[in-house]
Amino acid sequence: MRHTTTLTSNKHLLGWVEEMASMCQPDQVVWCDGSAEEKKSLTDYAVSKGILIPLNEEKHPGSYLHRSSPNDVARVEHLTFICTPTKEEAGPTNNWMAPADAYAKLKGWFQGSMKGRTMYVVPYCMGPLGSKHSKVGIELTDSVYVVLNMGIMTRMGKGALDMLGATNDFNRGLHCTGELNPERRHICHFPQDNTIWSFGSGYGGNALLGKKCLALRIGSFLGKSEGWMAEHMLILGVEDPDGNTTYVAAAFPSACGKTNFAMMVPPRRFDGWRVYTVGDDIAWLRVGDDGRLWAVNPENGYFGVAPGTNWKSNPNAMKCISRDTIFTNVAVTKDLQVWWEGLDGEAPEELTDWQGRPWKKGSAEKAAHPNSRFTAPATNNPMLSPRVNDARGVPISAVIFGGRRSNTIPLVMQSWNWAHGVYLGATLASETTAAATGAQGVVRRDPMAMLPFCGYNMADYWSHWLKMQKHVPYPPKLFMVNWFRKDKDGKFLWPGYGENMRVLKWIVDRAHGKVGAQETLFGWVPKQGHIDLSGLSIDPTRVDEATAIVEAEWKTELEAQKAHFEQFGERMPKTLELIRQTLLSRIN
Ligand code: OXD
Ligand code: MN
Repeated sequence: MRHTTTLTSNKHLLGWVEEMASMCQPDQVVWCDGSAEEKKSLTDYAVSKGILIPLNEEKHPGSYLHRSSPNDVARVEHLTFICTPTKEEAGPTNNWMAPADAYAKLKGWFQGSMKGRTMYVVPYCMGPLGSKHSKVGIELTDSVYVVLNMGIMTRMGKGALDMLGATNDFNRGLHCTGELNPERRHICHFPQDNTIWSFGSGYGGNALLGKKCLALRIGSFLGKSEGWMAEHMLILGVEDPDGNTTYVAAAFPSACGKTNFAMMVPPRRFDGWRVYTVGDDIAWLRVGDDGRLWAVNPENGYFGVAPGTNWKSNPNAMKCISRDTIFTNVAVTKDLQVWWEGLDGEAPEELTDWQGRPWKKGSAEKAAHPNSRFTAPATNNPMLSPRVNDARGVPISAVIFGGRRSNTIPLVMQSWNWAHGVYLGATLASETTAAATGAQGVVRRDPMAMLPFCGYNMADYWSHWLKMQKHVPYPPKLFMVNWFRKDKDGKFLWPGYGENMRVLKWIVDRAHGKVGAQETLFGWVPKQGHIDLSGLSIDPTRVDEATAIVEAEWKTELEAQKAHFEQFGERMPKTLELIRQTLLSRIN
């Protein structure tokens, strides 16, 4: 088997690569250094093989289209496993396999799986290079698409190897595209071994192992052992006209407008205000020397949902994808410009759809896949926070939990204290979307938006959240938001997008103790007039309706939460169930 230069003398790494290569039997092993020349030659190769299609060079410089297999377009939660020694450690919300069984089953699949192919060794770092809080991972993959995406999404290449030095402290990720047969597709996490094995999918969340697999599932496990938190949260900085910046982290389930919120452009009324993006998906939170909670974005790019992205919903994202972007499963025009449902303007008369088939305007089928994506470098973002590479991260003043709910949950609500905020996060629910396979539009509990991403028992994860309070003398204030509440005719009550700045302003002001609130049975909500509606043509009664607490709806909600908590049995933190009962007794 041919190796290109190995780039390292780390014997732990060399030994492991050798072992994996002798199992997968690739024709050659190529070590990736992350250089511009390497990117060019891998891109040329991908183009020559039809893996990437060059887009219109004038409109989309340096950008490419990738079409995945139609059976491989989203994360597959039912095929994602947490392989802890016991089932209880994984908990009732994760699929579990015994480590020995998972290794044995996947060894059978990996054996000889890279014959005739190349194994790329992809060193990468999650978090700023050189920071003691960052984590090094090595992904072995036979997919050049994965290598190129990892090059955008992480600090990939030699810098990560330099950070690793001679140590054994790296995540061992093994990925093989296989035959893309859903019957032979598994994403297995071995938290105790800091190892991820992924077989049979090339889709982002299943195959770019730094993102959901390492930064969230393995990360949350490491966080519990090491006293920090890995969260499915965007991080943004709000700068007021005096130049003071307040940092906020926010958890939303997939496809709830998280990237839009992270890149929000304040409306005209907020002249002089700016929102900076630190991250759009993942936050690693640690206690700083000053007793506050500090957040780092471990990623280096955006893997965003394309449909619905346009110059109104997210102008900064449009700028992010203006060059050097990989689009996956979008539609294209005749002259190779990208298109998706919800892009500005009318649909063109004719397109090539995400599967490469001719598409005509008015067709019942969508031209772009609803979970089509863009992979864009963070440095394309004109509002990228100047603090993204700061090893300490940014100090967080408010944490937000948001879901997509047509009823019950008010536009915004502040918790009374940390434990109540943890309860709000633990009971977070959202109506499902296309980001994961399965039925859409069903309300599912998605605690802290971590349901598919928590690498251990969710009840233990809540205990960890509750315990963190002791270690954070100056904690952020905790909030819940819902941009998606509807009126009785099914129309959204709140305009959303950039107008969410008005809600964010209330949150920031609350965090600094600068504005009042109304106490309700379930938390603090803004009083009439607290949310600045100037310059917005909206009937204020709609905002009242959006922030209203309807007791009958809450009764149903609180009762539904009972079964959610009960599934965790003895491991369930008593504090959270006690809060639920207390709230319910207030109605009864
Ligand atoms: C994502 C997701 O891709 O949450 O970020 O599904
Ligand atoms: Mn996400």
